[in-house]
Amino acid sequence: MFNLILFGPPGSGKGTQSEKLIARYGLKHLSTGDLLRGEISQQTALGMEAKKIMDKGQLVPDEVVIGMISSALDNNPQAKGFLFDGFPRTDKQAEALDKLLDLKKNGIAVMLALEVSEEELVKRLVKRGETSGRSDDNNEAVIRARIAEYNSKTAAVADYYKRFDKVVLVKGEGGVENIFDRLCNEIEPRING
Ligand code: B4P
Repeated sequence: MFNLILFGPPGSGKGTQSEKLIARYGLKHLSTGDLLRGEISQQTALGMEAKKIMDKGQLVPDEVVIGMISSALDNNPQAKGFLFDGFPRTDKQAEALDKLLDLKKNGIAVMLALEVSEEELVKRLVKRGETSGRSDDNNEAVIRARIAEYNSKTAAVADYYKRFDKVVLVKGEGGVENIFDRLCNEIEPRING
């Protein structure tokens, strides 16, 4: 099994690149943002609570997202590997993920961390907000709050994986295809080796 974390700030291209990577490598895509938006569109109690938090640009409680990932892992016993997109976002989530994978005698092969400047992130998310209908994208103050939340709580998750020598930094600016090639160049030797 090959498990990959695609890491980076909001707007760094995680969702965009994940779509291309799962198509090439046949991994199961687990995006906590997509799972939460699914709960919101079905108007579940969990979704309604999560929406209030997401609309402020804050992180949803660890127990909620850990529970969603745990169920998703159990529901996909045949997967040849998982691509984690937007998870883990805190040290507590990283520790929980390690334990869940450990139970399945598995682990994370690599964390690919996309690096993008803050001004480029804001530009991309404001642009997406014009068409996406996502309420967390249509206000620059909320976008900046999401980036601040990333800097204060999420960026340190890379340090957690650096301890195990699993982090590779990847330049996340430029054309989508060029960035995809950079990611594939890191994956190929690891997935085949
Ligand atoms: P997510 O759904 O994870 O969304 P995101 O980080 O904001 O965006 P992403 O990084 O996937 O977008 P992309 O760059 O692909 O999170 C949303 C919210 O859910 C969080 O704020 C939080 O509240 C909650 N949440 C999710 N997971 C959680 C967790 N584990 N714990 C707690 N809370 C959690 O795309 C951005 C735009 O850039 C797109 O329009 C795209 O077209 C464009 N783009 C991509 N690549 C480009 C390029 N190379 N050049 C130009 N534009 C590009």
